[in-house]
Amino acid sequence: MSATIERFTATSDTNAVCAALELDGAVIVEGLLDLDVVERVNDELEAAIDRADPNEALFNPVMQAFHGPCTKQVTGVPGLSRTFAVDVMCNPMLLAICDRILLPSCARYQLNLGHWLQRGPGADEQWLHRDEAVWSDVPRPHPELQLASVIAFVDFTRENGATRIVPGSHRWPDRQLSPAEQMSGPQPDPDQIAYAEMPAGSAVVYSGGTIHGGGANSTDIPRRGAHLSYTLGWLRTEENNYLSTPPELAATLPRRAQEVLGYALHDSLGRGGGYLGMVRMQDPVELLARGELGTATSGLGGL
Ligand SMILES: O=C(O)CCC(=O)C(=O)O
Ligand SMILES: [Fe+2]
Repeated sequence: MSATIERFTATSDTNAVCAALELDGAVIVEGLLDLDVVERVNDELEAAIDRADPNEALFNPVMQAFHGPCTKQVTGVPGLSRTFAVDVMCNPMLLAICDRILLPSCARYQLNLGHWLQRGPGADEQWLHRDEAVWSDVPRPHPELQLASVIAFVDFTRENGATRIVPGSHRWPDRQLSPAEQMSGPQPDPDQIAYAEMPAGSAVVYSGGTIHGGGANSTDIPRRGAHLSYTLGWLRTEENNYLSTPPELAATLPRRAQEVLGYALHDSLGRGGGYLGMVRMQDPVELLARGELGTATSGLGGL
């Protein structure tokens, strides 16, 4: 018997979804995306996925080992697919969950990364991990740093690599240890692992402290998934989203997408803090609106 994850739909009450997320560390939201959104994202990314080489040398071989062989990665997805930026990254249910989980600890949350993970035939199980381990310097215990999801762009089955999740592991005492110490801490038993089997357009949403990993793919169907996560607006993001979706491109997106991408000022003046993310002492999202960002207005050394 494997563990299970509570299931909701896109019209479920956010309070109930968040209550289950807080209790179990993970929920499945079936039908989060309309199938037409799934289709458009698949189409808009087709060329980038075709070009992706699962064996491309990365700056650190650990990054390759982490995802395992046969996995095509496409990063900076909001900069490649407008539908992803607008209808996936700004999905109302995901943002409502972020409001509840992240907003208590920041003035504004932001995209952490939008990463396509296509676990191809032959892919092995990914290492089980906690996503929040990337911020190993933040002292523990700490507030929720991240809200993560893996969204299915084909039906996810146990056989084709559905994400594996350990419900309740966000409450394990070892979460308070450093990431290095956690490696030698308690490891999940096979019957503590749930498989996020779900139809295309659904998502498994989980906390930064929940142990999880991609599954092995023993089928001949590439498992198309998007790892989409959000983090506190004052924390360094995994992907440099300003470079992946530069101002020229961001200017073509709706304001809400620009804000989530991190272009909006993090204004914590009312919380006893200050401003983060200014450009020319202005809010970059306002500069975008006025067409004053993304166009070269000054050169170096008077050029
Ligand atoms: O691909 C998956 O199912 C999980 C990916 C993941 O956990 C990660 O990249 O951090
Ligand atoms: Fe992960």
